[in-house]
Amino acid sequence: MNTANNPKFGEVAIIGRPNVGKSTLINALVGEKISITSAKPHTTRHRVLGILNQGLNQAVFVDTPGHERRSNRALHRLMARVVHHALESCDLILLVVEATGLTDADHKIVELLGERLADTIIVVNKIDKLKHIDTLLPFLAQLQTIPCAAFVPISAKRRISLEQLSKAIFAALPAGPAMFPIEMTTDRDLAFRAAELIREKLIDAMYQEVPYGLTVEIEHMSQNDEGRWLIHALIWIEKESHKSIVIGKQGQRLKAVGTKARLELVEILNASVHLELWVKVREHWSDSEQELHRLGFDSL
Ligand SMILES: Nc1nc2c(ncn2[C@@H]2O[C@H](COP(=O)(O)OP(=O)(O)OP(=O)(O)O)[C@@H](O)[C@H]2O)c(=O)[nH]1
Ligand SMILES: [Mg+2]
Repeated sequence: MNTANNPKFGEVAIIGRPNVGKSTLINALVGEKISITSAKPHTTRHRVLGILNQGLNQAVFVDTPGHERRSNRALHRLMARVVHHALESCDLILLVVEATGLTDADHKIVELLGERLADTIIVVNKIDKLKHIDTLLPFLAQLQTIPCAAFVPISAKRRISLEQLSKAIFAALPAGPAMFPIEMTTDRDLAFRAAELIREKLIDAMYQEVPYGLTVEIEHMSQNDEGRWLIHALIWIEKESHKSIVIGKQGQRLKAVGTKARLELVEILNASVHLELWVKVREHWSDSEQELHRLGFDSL
């Protein structure tokens, strides 16, 4: 632990291929759901900050979209820019991989990091999925050949060894004063969190069928005199034919999504919530820089 005169501060980028558990990890470290998660790859599209205070020490985690070379759509280019920007500006990198071993995609990221491996902690996630923990040993031996700062096996979902990880993180951060108020846990506002939460429930409800160009925009969000929140959300899709998938038979799917999202919003806002969801079509929004900007996507 640091003395009061020598606090630590730094930005920590969380990177890794899609679906390895980056967002689950940022939520577990911060102790609050600040970034949505799902069993489907490419869930995170934005840069999301999560702030962890330990005494006077402060770590600012940056959740990033899964790193992958994919199609050339504007949305993918923007997601890749988010990862590169996070790498440029951070003091420390958490490279998340799965405990079952490195894939080609993981190796590509290790290559991309190059000299920055010295500032990288490899987080070996999902150890709870291993039938025999001994199977981890050859993998850890393999990681020893990578010139990284440290590697820490954990389970973000089951909260195993998170303390060891946060110790390793704070040990690696430079000295400096905290930059964010101690009560702040994320940089994102309530509208962003509401939109993301609705998107999470949509992904869960549709899983295999989820149309690629699906996004959520909060058109209106306000609190009335009785403290009740009124939220109007637009669900954007790219094709008219996707409407029936989102809405479901007799509107059942959309209704279930609305109920689940509303219940979680009640918890976050600690107030009653009236939520209205509207499905709308805007063709090719995910390949238009202008539309992305309008929908609140940014590359930083
Ligand atoms: N068993 C197990 N599952 C985990 C663990 N951590 C994450 N998961 C699951 O892995 C899936 C992906 O988790 P996310 O946190 O959304 O992964 P991500 O890396 O942020 O994914 P993208 O944003 O799409 O790049 C979800 O179903 C999580 O519940 C873990 O420690 N153990
Ligand atoms: Mg994510």
